[in-house]
Amino acid sequence: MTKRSSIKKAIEHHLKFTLAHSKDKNPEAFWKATSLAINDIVVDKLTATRERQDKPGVKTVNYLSLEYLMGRLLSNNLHNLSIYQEAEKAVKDLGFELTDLCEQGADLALGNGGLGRLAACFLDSLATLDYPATGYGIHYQHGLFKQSFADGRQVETPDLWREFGSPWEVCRPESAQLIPLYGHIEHAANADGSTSSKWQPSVTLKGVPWDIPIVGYNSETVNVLRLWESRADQAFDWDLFNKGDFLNAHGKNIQAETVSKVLYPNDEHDAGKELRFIQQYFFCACSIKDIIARHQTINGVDWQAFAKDTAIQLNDTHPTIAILEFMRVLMDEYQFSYTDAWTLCREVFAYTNHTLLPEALEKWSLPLFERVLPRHLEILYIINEDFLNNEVAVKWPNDNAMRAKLSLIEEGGERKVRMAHLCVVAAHKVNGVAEIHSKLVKQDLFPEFDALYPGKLTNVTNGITPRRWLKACNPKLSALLSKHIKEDWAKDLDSLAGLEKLADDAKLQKAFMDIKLENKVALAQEIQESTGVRVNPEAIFDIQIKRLHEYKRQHLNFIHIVALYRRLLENPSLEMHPRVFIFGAKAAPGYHLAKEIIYAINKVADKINNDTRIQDKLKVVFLPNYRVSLAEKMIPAADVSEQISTAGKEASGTGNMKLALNGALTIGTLDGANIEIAEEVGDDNIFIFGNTVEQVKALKAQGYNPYTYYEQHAEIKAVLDWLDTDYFTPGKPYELSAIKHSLLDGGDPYLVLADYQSYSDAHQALDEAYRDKKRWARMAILNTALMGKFNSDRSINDYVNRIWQIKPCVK
Ligand code: 26Q
Repeated sequence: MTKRSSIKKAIEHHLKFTLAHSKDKNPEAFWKATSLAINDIVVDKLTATRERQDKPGVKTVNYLSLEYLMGRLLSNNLHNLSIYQEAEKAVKDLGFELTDLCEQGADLALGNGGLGRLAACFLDSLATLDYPATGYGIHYQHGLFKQSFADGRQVETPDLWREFGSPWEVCRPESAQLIPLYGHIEHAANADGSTSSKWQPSVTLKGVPWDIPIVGYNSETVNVLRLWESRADQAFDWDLFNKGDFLNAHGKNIQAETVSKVLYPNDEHDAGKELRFIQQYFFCACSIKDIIARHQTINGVDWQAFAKDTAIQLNDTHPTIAILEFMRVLMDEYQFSYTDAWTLCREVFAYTNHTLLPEALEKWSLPLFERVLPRHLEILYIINEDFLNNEVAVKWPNDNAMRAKLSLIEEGGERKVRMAHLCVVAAHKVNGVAEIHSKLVKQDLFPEFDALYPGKLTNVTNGITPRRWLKACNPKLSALLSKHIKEDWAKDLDSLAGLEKLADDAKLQKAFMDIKLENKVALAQEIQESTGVRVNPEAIFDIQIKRLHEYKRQHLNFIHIVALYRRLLENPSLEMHPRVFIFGAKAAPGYHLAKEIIYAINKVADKINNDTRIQDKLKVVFLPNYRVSLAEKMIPAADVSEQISTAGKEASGTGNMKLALNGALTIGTLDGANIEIAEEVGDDNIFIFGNTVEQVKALKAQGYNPYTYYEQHAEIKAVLDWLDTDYFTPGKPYELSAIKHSLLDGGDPYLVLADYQSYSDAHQALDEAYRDKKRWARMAILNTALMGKFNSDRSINDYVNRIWQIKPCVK
């Protein structure tokens, strides 16, 4: 049987027997049946992979992350199995278009932004490179909220991603774990005079795993993403629970299911909530037990082999508690001495830092810690004593200031546990996510740790999977690339450099820019459907897509748009190529200024888009509900990529890589991975502006005063004052004043005004470059050609060589 007919048969089978659907043409049912048919192939490979990997001596990396932004799986799995075309025909035989079906499923949005999407790209690369790997996380009932706008303001509604079923996942109740919480410690004297601690927990949760297959591209491997759902344990004692601290703290009857109910929608901001702490512990404890159980199934109780076979990577500090849980299990359940447990722990764990922002560095209040996990706190004290006395005091004798600075516990005010310090002390490697970020981690965040542990702090520059972010999302460009590049560029992205010599070729330029235009036509259609705004596909599509944050400076983009509008009103014949500014961004529900920025952009967009005086030279669009599947439509259609964070604030960025790979030119600061992108594409093929990290530091040191820019720069003043009027919000002056207020009275913490003129100049240069069609086409082609470094396969191989020391596992 051909692939085509066997897929067709399997779809019909699932439609009839699994879903009990007759021959009606219900698209949801058809999507599900198709996914189930493809999943049959996936499951076969999954089983074979397990058999290969579950052997002594096969080292596995366990990736612990509170977030996975997977997006949709059908199209991705078809591409990675290289059966997209066959499936397309099979589906057509049954009267459907595969592209329509691929649009059916909900996004798996179990993450906030960059960190969660990075985890998803890494899982793709691990399976593609045949590395044994398991992802661990939480099976949130609700992923990141859905965003809509009401009168320009963000409205959040719950994400119901499993509403129409979830054909890829398998529940495995046989691998459930029981997780104790709260309670107290009983101390007892041992015969030898020492004391022992016994934790008497008062609550037990049950963690039930759901497995999602991770299909490698053109590889033998299907790994597993294992997500834990919390349920009430059978032995769940409501009486005890009702007496427990949780109830006292919250004053309401909380069910066990609450723990995996919802993803916390804040990123880069530590809210310090008890439920978040329990989420972290719940999934870490389930995962540690699962890792140990799997190791013992394969090896028996052989702790010698454990470190040889196991690597655990912590995706930021969110899973830090796994370190203490591992220590607790070794000491309390396997009678390890503290020293032996600590030695093993340090061989196994490694930690990735994703941020330097102080407000994102996790610290948990000591009383909360003690109430929820009393035994873990005891172990933390032991580790801290050992660390301060045997490491800090040896390197810096009699230095109390240094002890206080490095201690795992912050004193003065409310005592808090510093999760990042615990990670750095426990991990054998700590990595930042772009060269400059890793340098700043060493220089500014952890200089003392760098001195104490030379070589521990390192860099692994982020990457993105070229399967989802080029091959699947941009099929036309992919076909063009395959015409010119003989290698499988979706695996070997460096091979795209073969296009470099063709960058001036008129035929290639035309083909490349024609595809860009077709992608823009498709996005224009999407824009009209979701916002009602008509945009001209011949205009420059200038895109900023990322979470809404002051440090990412959507408000710098905004102020420049208002300035352009003003210039056009003053001089309607102003020479500029028509431009469409397109935004996609969710704001954390509690982040007031971020929401005000969204509102301001929407209000200004409304005015500009309906102003006939400017002859369609300027349009502004804010697409609602930015998510992976929307990114897949926006990125192939971008001419310009806005990467404009204050230098030193964006750890890496990964959207910058996706956009450049799809032929967008970056306007950006020397921040995060922008610096490495500029190195790869060359200074002539990127628009760099703004203060550097050193200049930002110097400006702040000399006492930065935004008022001087306001008073001395006529355009800045005019734009900010305009926001106080009712021009954009008729009858309601001051509705848009929050931005002005934050930039002037608020001190402009992210130096928007200091970078404004340089940003405006870069836009001017960009506009001129676009008007030279050949020059622009050449630059766009070179961006696509020279992104090889940012393949997440390269990132994964860096982790393997610098940190994990694992090997591919193939037949
Ligand atoms: C912390 C405590 C309590 C609640 C939430 C959080 C929290 C949640 C998510 C803190 C941070 C995050 C997410 C951070 C993140 O996405 N960072 C981004 O990581 C990317 C991958 O490395 C980088 O490219 C981005 O530069 C970085 O901002």
